[in-house]
Amino acid sequence: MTNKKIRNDKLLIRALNGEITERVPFWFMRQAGRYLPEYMKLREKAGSFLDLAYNSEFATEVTLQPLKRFNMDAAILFSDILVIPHALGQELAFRKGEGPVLTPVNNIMTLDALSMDGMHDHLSPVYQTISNLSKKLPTEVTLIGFAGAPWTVATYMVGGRGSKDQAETRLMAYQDRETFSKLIDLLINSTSEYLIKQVDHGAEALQIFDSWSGSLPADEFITWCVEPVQKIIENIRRVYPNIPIIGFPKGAGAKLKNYIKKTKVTAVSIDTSMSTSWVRSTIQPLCTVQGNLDPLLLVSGGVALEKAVYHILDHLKDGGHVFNLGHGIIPQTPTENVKLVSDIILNYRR
Ligand code: 1CP
Repeated sequence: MTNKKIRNDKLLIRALNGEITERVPFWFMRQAGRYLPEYMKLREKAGSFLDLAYNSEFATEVTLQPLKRFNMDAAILFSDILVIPHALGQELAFRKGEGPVLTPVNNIMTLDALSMDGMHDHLSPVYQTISNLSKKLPTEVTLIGFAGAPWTVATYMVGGRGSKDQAETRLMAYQDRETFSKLIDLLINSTSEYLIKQVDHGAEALQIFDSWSGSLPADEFITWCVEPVQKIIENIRRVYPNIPIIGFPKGAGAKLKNYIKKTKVTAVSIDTSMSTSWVRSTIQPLCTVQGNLDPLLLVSGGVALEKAVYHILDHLKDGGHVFNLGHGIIPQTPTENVKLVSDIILNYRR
């Protein structure tokens, strides 16, 4: 595998690497999606969400849609964290109004039926989307690749669907530790290869989403969230030592400090619950932070929204900062509010 040079002069990459940039770069988690009428149109045309995600031509267009309206500093590959279990052989469907549905992998028999053999063939449309994007994106825009962290992906694999408390998966981790470890190891290996391939094809930064890391007790958080992500990052850095990697252990709270030290992420995404003054004093000295506007403020709009945006910009201006939300954009979000926030950030000077 060739060790390609990663461009490091783009605004977002400089900010991720700790530079206090002249302007704060920004993008929004789930910036391509149902709040955009042009997304709904293409999704309709594709049929299902998975048909959209696995159609490179459509996925390329969907990735570019938000940039045409709002001039973000990054495009995030349009795909989903659940393409990994799918590529390993687990059945997956997205049903209307129900979210993802998978045939549960919750014992050694169902786990042993999975394999990495056909994985990259299955994922080739995703790699094609990245190649397309790296040719089409404006030169100043950064292309972000992503994957789910092993714990979060495992919660869907074991439970067979999304859940509020991830109870089934926590139970499996307690009751059948050996099988659960084997599942996590499979996810560490497949996710490492997947992310390396994304960089091979043109991803310039990576984000690892651990959306459900907040449901684990402290010791289990180390075992199932910190250590697996640490191993993935070691594997990636062996091939790409300089690729910026953003970790997002949502709900980690005060455990975030140790997460940063152990995993050696380049930057962390911070969720809505974290106060900017705590982030400024405790997290920003360790690495660049990304966040953390409440997605509901983007739905609400008005004075409350403007105030919150300036509050975040003012509080985090003296350290590495990438403006983002504390979680993904909500489908009901008015596009005018996204435009308003984008314009404030584009005009703000530190
Ligand atoms: O059109 C539709 O109805 C499908 C909605 C949708 C979209 C737009 C899903 C189903 N996935 C996606 C795309 C997606 N998913 C991206 C694209 C890039 C972007 O613009 O940001 C990303 C980064 C994801 C990541 C993802 N998928 C996460 C991690 C981030 C997070 O939101 O916490 C998770 C947990 C998923 C699972 C998933 N996929 C889709 C849904 C509805 C869900 C969540 C289900 C649940 O709440 O448990």
